Amino acid sequence: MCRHLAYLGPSVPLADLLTAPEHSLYEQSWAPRLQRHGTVNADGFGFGWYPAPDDPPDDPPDDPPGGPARPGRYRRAVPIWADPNLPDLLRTLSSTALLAAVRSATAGTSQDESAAAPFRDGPWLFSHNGAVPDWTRLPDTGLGPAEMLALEAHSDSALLWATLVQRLRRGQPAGAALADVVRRTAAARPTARLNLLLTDGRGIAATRHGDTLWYARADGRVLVASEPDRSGAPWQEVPDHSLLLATPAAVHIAPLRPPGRAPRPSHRADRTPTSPEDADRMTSRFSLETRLPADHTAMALRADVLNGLGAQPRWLPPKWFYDARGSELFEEITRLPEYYPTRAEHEILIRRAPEIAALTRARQLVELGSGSSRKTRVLLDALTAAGTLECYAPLDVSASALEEAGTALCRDYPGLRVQATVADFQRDLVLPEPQGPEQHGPRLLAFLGSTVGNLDTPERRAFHGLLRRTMSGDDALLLGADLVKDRDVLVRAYDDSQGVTAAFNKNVLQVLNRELNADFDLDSFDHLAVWNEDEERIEMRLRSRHQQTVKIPDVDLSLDFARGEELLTELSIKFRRESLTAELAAAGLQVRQWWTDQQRRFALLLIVPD
Ligand code: SAH
Ligand code: AVI
Repeated sequence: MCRHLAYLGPSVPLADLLTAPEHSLYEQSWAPRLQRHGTVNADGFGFGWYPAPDDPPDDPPDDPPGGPARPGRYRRAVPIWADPNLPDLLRTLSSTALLAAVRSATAGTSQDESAAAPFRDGPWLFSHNGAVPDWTRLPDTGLGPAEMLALEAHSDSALLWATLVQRLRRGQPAGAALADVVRRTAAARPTARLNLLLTDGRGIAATRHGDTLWYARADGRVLVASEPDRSGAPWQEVPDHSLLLATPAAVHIAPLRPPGRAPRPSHRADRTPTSPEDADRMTSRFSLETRLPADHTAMALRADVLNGLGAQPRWLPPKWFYDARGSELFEEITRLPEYYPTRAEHEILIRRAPEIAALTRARQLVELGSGSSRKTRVLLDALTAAGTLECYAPLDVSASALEEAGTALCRDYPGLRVQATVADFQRDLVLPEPQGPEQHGPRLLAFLGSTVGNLDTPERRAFHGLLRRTMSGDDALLLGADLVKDRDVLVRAYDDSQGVTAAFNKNVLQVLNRELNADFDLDSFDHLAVWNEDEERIEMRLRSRHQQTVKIPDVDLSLDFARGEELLTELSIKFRRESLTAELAAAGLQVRQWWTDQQRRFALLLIVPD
């Protein structure tokens, strides 16, 4: 269902944006890698670009002095690769701003170039990636007969554009107008896919709602696209159901409130920002630093795949579960009736948070593997109530989880700075440098959810040592640890009846397919959760249903899986008080408090350096 792209930055030949990079929009027209619906985008294409700011306006009455310029546009109803004029045009046209799209038409819509994006009105260019079911009967569009008859094309995208133009002409800010169109359309058509992209040549507003969306910002330029090219730009995935507002100076992402959800009480300003400036006010307390090298996914994943999948028995490190989809699936797991650890730890946190705040008096809360930071709110509430907390510093490999959690927390905790870091805590545990007055205050490090149990014994020893060396005398560590218990309870927690854990487990194969061009067939593997009695750990595995060969061309691997052969994807160690306390003591860490939930399923440890 279409791919689109917008760019703002220094003037560049359009070919540098559209055709030159590896896996450019041009290539995405016949070989998209992340597209969730449809296959090729061969039903037309288009691009719009802006004259240089010092070019004389082409049409003075329409272009007020100093006002935004009207873009030029080129659209065709043929596949992008079938237009012989294109290479010359792209080579000779340059611009500081561009919006381009390749189209996969929805059945029953216009097939001519009038339906190819970008749509245009005054300074605005617009594209829609998605589909609205039964769009001809979409209620409450606010469009009268004249506007319906004036639709640029017979298509769902042209209809959405007309409803958006109404709002923009009324002066509604771009972000608010996009959010409004998405919410209203999704309320009437819950399965609609509504990835919208809008620019006026100065800012970009976009929604992710049902398909993929990425952005890259560096060196005074910003790109927003359905999927990343392979130019080496620092691409970041935008979480689903988000509004993105971007300029070359800043990118802000806010969750789109689902239709019908009541706003929260007014002291928690739950609203969608309406412009980059507005988003700035709401989220200037949020920063996100990426410590992973730009080629981290490429290099580290390649190394792990060669190392683990080439070995016998085959294995993979669990951190590769957590792309945007994996992070979403983990959140679903935490809500499953069988998955008790999150609820048990939450119960302890609620009971003990005031004590933790009083004991630590932390000015900075640093959280490793923070994910959605949902349980962390209990700690944030207690530390805020104690009046000590100034900064929350979550660290995770998942940029999408950090973006989503960070923007929501800034909105909900008006006095809090959120300083997020994308990093691998096993590789690079340099805690974020405090940027505020809490520099000399005590820190509380939190490592919740029993993620420590996903490290094997040597990895855990090394990690505890690393933690100890990172902590100063007045720092404390809050560690969540799942405990040994009845086998059936454990197995059910990792093999739930709805198959969510199975989907989470298989997601790692999807990551390999996407990142390394592997051809894993997810249906050819079964999810397994096995209790290893001797090692006291759950082992998640994927078992090959039949004899098969899997190719991973990017690392030159061809893997023969025998029928029944297993691939180990995760260890989840379950702990006992005595051995865990001893293990921590060996690293110079002393357990001050050991709290459990009422049913003694899970422990929360407050730890200080020796
Ligand atoms: N702490 C949250 C999330 C647990 S899920 C909770 O208790 O619910 C595990 C989290 O750790 C995920 O968000 C994952 O992205 C992150 N993670 C896993 N391995 C990591 C690594 N090596 N470095 C940084 N983050 C990691
Ligand atoms: C993040 N980690 C502690 C979870 C666990 O329980 O080991 C990951 C998980 N795997 C399957 N379900 C949940």
